[in-house]
Amino acid sequence: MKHPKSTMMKGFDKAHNMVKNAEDVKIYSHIDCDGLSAGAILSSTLDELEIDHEIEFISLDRIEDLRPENELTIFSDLASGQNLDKFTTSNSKVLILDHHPPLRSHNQFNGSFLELNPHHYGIDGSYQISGGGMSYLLAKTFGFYKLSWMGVLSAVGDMQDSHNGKLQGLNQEILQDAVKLGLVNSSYDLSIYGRQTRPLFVALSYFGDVNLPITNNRNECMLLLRKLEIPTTKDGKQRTLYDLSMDEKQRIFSELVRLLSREVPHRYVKHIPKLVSGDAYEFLNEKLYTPLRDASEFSTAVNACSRNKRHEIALNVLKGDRESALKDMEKLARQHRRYLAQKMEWVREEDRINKLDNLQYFEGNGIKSEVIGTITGMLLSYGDWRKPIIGLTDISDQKDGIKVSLRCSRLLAYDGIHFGNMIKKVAEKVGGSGGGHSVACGAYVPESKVGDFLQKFDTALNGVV
Ligand SMILES: [Mn+2]
Repeated sequence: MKHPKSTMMKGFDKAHNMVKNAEDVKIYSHIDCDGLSAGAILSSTLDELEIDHEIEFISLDRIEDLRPENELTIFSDLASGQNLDKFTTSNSKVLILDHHPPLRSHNQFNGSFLELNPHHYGIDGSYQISGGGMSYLLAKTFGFYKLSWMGVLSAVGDMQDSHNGKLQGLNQEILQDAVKLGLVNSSYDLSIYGRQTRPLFVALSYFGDVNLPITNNRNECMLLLRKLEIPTTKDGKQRTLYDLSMDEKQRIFSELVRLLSREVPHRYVKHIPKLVSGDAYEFLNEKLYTPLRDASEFSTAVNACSRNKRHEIALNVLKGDRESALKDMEKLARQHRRYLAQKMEWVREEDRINKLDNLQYFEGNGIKSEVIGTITGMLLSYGDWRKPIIGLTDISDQKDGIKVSLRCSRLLAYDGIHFGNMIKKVAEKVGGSGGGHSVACGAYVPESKVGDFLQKFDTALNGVV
């Protein structure tokens, strides 16, 4: 293929025609922020085209049970890695817009089955385009540039900017569509979570990739800000990262680099700037100081809906509801935070984090499997940042097995370790399955094999971390 990208664009022209002529459409999309955004982009597109459709958000393990029931079925942010025999052999039309590594090779379009996946065109779907991005490229063929901001959100939700601190490739082009319309502002910033909503000293205290004196210590954060002569309030109100001048941000940046350089082994030092800075994306039509204004915070809010199985709330907010759906989302986010805090407290009160040679783990008896990853990530800052941390919990519905979630400092990933690939291999060795990102991934493991899994993983990490 000479012009991989332009060939993919021709594929979108075919997808355009499939959608344009459809009268009865079903969308299946993935349950994470990317999948929800992808679903919202497709649903908005079909709304604009006045095409009847239904949308359902599903987990990967449900795909094989699905049957074609509609004239056109669209899969977004999933299905490339799953068996779709029931669909490939039926007359019902199928369109797949996915970015995960594909099982099937590039298909010759026969008029009814079209799989569009960047990997087929030499484009890396792990950081150059998300599921929402693929959905936006379809929307764009109809001229719906105004949906581009969701393409940005989906990429951030999928951590596609974590490679070198900014969106790249097709993601960057989607971002530029959004910037041109004045929907998104992109700027180089400190990469500290809570830009819009967290008081500065609180946001700083969550810095947890490497344990610093300020980590989980608000007093130390206050002292640090005083030392840097950065006021924490203005007109009686707490300042957020968003309120800081460039000069103030620069001072925090230098101080964090200094603190981190003292803390990390030499081989990590070159990665420190990436740990504390990167591009931030601001949604200009959203209210200031709300989670929707910042792409990272928005993605957390969407995930809170998803993890509580209230996909419709996120979908409605994404599609523009800033009244009842937004209220529901805020309420859910509060409940979600409370639940996380309680469970964190539970793990920490008896120091339930166990240490092996190369990794640490805890058993989250009863912690909902949907949030075990979030809690594992939060606990990283209380453990030893040099070792990945693994959370284990029962799977809430169906299957008998244990859900395993792994989180680690981004420094380990910058150093070249891809835990997603690693966990996949180890899980398969004990009869489970797994995968994911380099710093955030997971697996399902048979209950009787958990000890074996931990031991094999620990051994596999010898000399690696
Ligand atoms: Mn995705």
